[in-house]
Amino acid sequence: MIKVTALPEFIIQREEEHTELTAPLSTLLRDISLSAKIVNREVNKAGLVDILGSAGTTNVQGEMVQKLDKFANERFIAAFQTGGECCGIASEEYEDFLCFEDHLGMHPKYLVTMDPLDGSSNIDVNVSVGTIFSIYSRLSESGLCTPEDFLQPGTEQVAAGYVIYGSSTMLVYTTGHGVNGFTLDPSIGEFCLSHPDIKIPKTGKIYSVNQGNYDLFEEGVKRYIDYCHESDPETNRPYSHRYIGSMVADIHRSLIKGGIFFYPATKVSPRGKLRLVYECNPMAFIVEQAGGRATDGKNRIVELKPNGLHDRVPIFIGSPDMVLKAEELVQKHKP
Ligand code: AHM
Ligand code: MG
Repeated sequence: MIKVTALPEFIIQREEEHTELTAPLSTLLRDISLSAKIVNREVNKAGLVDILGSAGTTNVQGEMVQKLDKFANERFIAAFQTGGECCGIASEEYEDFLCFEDHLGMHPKYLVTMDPLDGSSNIDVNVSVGTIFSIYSRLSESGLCTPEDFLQPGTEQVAAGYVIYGSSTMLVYTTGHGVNGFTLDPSIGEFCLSHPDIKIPKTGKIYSVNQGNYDLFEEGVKRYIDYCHESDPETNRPYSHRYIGSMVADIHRSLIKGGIFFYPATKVSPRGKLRLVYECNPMAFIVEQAGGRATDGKNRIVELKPNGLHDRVPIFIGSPDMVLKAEELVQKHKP
């Protein structure tokens, strides 16, 4: 008989193995997984808009139908607010961070940064989307949390993860002791350990970038893309190009199969598009924990000090050998 390990059981085992993991952190992770199941249910219904009503309309129960990114945001926030383990949250959906009252007197020491539904423009066409999160310990002693609590470099993350709502729904997370992936079994409603101790291949055959921006990239990035196109059987080139346009899905594929995903600076967006605090840092922590690499073309993503919650950063992330090659060409052809 195959032993199935469900996420709550796995989290308890982890706590016993790594005593620095605390019960509140485990509770937070369980809150996230529960909210993810609810978001998953709604994402799966997205194709039924003609029957259930589209965002902004009223459904048959007379309820206002929400956009899914707003729904996901509210769902996660409600879980953190009532759980009592989290003192505040920064979300892609809000300009500023949100502090929670310590209504249960639990003196919560953790805070969460998150993108509740990344790639949500893909939902209408049935393409994978994702939730991305990081958990930090607060720096302030007590009372309301402060901007400094949220502007810590990624090296301070105590946990990070993502949920991919795709052909199946998966939750992948790290607490700094490797990366584990859980697939939602809808028949029992549990995330079950399906990808233990994920290790990213050292190199791969797939590069992932919005190549429509080619003309807008700096010289080094163009040279790397040209390198990916060249024929060289020894290094398995030309590489294949895959771009979903949903960061979680593109990076998840790289994590499992090997590959590189990059969203570099362009002439019109000199800092790239993706956000350091709640998109790049969590993905970088996960990929590094799996043996991969994540940089802005030079510096480790997780060592960058954010100045604002919504700072953007160029990112090169994935199999270490591929990221190193991209960095080499970017640095060599620096303007
Ligand atoms: P979003 O936070 O508005 O959803 O944007 C982030 C998404 C990423 O998932 C993806 O990698 C990127 O935008 C794609 O951008 P582009 O369409 O410019 O290639
Ligand atoms: Mg996003």
